[in-house]
Amino acid sequence: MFCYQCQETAKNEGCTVIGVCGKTDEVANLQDLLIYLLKGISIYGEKARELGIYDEKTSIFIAKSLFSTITNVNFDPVVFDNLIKEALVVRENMRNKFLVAYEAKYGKVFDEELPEMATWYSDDVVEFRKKGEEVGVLETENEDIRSLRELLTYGLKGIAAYVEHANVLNERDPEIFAFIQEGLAATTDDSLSADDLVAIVMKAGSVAVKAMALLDKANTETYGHPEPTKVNIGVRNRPGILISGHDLKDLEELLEQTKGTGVDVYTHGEMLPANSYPFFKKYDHFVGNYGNSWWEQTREFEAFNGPILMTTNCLVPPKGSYSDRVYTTGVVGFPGLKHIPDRKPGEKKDFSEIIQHALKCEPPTPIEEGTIMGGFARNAVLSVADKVVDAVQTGKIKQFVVMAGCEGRHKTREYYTSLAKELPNDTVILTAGCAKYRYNKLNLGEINGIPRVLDAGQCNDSYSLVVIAQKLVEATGVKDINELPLSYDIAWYEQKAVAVLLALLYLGVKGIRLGPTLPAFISPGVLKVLVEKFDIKPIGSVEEDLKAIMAGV
Ligand code: FS2
Ligand code: SF4
Repeated sequence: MFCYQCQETAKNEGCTVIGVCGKTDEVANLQDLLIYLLKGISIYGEKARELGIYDEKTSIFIAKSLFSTITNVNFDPVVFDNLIKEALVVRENMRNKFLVAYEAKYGKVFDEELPEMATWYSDDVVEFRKKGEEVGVLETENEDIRSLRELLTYGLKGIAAYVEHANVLNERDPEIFAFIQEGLAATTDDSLSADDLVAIVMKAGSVAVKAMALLDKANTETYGHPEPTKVNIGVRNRPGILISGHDLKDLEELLEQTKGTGVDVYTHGEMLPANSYPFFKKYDHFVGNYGNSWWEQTREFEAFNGPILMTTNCLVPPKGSYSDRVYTTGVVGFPGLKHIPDRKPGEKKDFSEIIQHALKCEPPTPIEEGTIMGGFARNAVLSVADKVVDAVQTGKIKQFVVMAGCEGRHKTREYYTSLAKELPNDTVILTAGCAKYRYNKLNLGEINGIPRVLDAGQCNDSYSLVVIAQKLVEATGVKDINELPLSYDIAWYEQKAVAVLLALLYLGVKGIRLGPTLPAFISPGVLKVLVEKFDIKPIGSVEEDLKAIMAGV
């Protein structure tokens, strides 16, 4: 195996024996083969699109498959065996559609030579493992081309996750789906130069903005606009179910099915922002949020006492002491854990097994009490835009700092807590994603009734931060986003953060600080381009960065 797609990769170089995340060598190789075949499907998909053929089922399959390879999503080799088998069928269908259309248009049989991912075939799972060893990221020898291909692939994984969430809520955009295939096919094209690939990476940034906007539309049209909310972080004395991940549809169906059963529902990790949607507030057994970000789950799932439902990443390999209480659903999987099957068309998922399980469990052990503020997505912030602009113009707010992104295990992430504590009282932190758990319980106070930590929601709600920044540009009359009193200090971990980063670069944001380390998959040559074009930089010490941020650098 060789995997360096996340921030916690071994020695910031690459996981080669087993993933720091717990991904086995076997699963890593199978994921590589799956990605390889998705590229094969995309080669035909692109060609078919040129002939006017679009197949939504294929697009959804590609998006779900990419999502399943994101860090901490799926650890189950059987799932990947099945996805590889399905990918081969999907590829043959797409190939046949293309061949028929080609012959009809040109009156001859298509006879161009295509790369091996468009032709390789086996129905033997032993072969899958062997082939997976050969088709990983190191197959591309030139380190800058490899770096750009992987940057693009990881950005596409993030985009795929967001479009899959939108898809669950019946929002789909064929242009985004088409770009996912265009991007995957581009990573197989040896004729593309580094400059060509940089251009496609930037296009991925524009598509990431579209994907987040699509999901924002799906979420807000289904569940309303998040509103400022004090979220309870304590517990009640009834059995509970803890729901984590990012899938709001799963939460909706779980809340409906637990109504009147005597079982409470709590959020964990990235599900916290669900507490701020008007739609979910009507459920009086929806108690609040339990615990912190994903990596603290080994301790917190233990203490929760009841069953846990993982709807998406981030799943940490569970300890034996509580693994019988962890259920997966959707794209999530882990060998030995119970999996709740997908909903059939027109039906709902069946969570009855989890509910029956919860009824046999003790109530959660309290680990905290009180409340935290959430719900400052675009609508809520823009509704007090006058107040915000006034605070900026009268000097009450000197600087905004976007500290969005991911959380992680490394001690170096204490930087974000220290920075949040050290920022002067006339600064406001804009956040989204699970990075917020480093400072959202610090009680940093308010400015003119505006909390100093404005939490827009999940990582995908970084879109809200973009809209807020664009409105601030209009309201303050500055020429562009880089003239705002706004600094970016982004924490990354997995591939959705890569998509968000590409979105920010596409929007022209300059001077982003990225930490706690720069991605291992960025080669020195590609880093040079990012520094020259976007002044991207690694985080430094809290003292230095604080000074620079307050000086607007
Ligand atoms: Fe956090 Fe993990 Fe949201 Fe990422 S819960 S690092 O996958 O998606 O942010
Ligand atoms: Fe290593 Fe991250 Fe890949 Fe897991 S996802 S194998 S931790 S680089």
